[in-house]
This record gives sequence, structure tokens and C-alpha cells, in this order.
Amino acid sequence: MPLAYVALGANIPSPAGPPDATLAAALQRIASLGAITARSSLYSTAPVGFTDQPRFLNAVITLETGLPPRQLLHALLSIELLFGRDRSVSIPNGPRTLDLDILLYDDLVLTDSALEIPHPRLAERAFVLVPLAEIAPDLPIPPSGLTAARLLADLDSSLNPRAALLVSSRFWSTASVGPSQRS
Ligand code: PH2
Ligand code: MG
Ligand code: MG
Repeated sequence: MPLAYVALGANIPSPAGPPDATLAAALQRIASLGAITARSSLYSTAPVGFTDQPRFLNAVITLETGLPPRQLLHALLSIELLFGRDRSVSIPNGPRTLDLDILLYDDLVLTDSALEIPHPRLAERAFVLVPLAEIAPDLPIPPSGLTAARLLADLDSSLNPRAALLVSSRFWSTASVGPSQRS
């Protein structure tokens, strides 16, 4: 069964509540698309791109799924909509109730207008690399083949110490996603 790495992010309340409640509820929805086999901790992260907005909460999970990449993308976009994601008012890189991005899908390299895998900005983003390196430090990332831990170390020297801070959330730590989860 293919293994996808999915990034979760939120920085404004959704109909499910504050960002940590949204991410926990979204996790349960994502579990219906396959089996969640790992989930990172939750991190409070400095906004990247458009900085005049609240800090984000971010995490990364692994999903074993029978859905091919484009179908997985569409299923994730539908879950974003369930949590109030409104693309009509979006400032590029601006506030969002829920953002679900496919980071990796096995060792697939895919470039089309709707979907790029690996995620094109993965290696520049502490809010992705910190949770990714937590659950998969030795994972080689195409096209360079460098590991998540190595990419994070390369980024580290230029990193603001508050770029990604571990947070504890009872919503996230108690969200139950079925029997197949290992971490
Ligand atoms: N997502 C963005 C733009 N900037 N910054 C942080 N910290 N976390 C995000 O998830 C994020 C962002 C576009 O998707
Ligand atoms: Mg995104
Ligand atoms: Mg997105």
C-alpha cells in the first residue's frame, strides 16, 4: 500500500473550534482515507510568506492509502472545505482554517499544474521539516535524496529559534484514529 506524508496546518478558528481542535478533528477524517501510521507532535510555528498573521499550528502524519495521488489530493481538499476553508478570500500564504498538503507519496516525483510531489517548498520550511524529521529523520527526500534530518540541519543555521515550538494539546494527543497507528 502506498505511503503518503501529509502536512497539516491551521492558524484561525474553524467550525470545529480553535486550530488544535480543527487539526485533531481533521486527523479523524483523514483516517477514513486509509490508515494513519504515524503522527508528529504539534508545533506552534512562525508564519512564513505573509508574516502579519497569527502563528500556525503544524504537524505531519503518514497515511497508508489505496488512493492514487490526485484522488488523495481531492479527498484532502474536500476535508479542508468541511472545516471552513475559503479559497475565495485567500491572501497568498495567508490565514487558513485548515491546510492539508501532500508532502511525499512513496518515492514518486510528480509535476503537473495541480499537484507537485514532493511539495516544492518542503526543504525551505521549518514548519514542515521539524515535524517531518521528528517522525522520519532518515527518510530520503527526492530529488536530492537528502534525509529530512539533513535538510533540517541545513536550514538550522538560518533558523529563528521560535520558528517551530513544541506545544501540547489535549485535542491532538487524544485524537483517536484507529488501530493501525504506531506512534
Ligand atoms: N502555510 C502556508 C504559508 N505559511 N506558515 C506556517 N508557519 N505554517 C504553515 O502551514 C504555512 C505558513 C501556506 O500553505
Ligand atoms: Mg500549504
Ligand atoms: Mg495547501
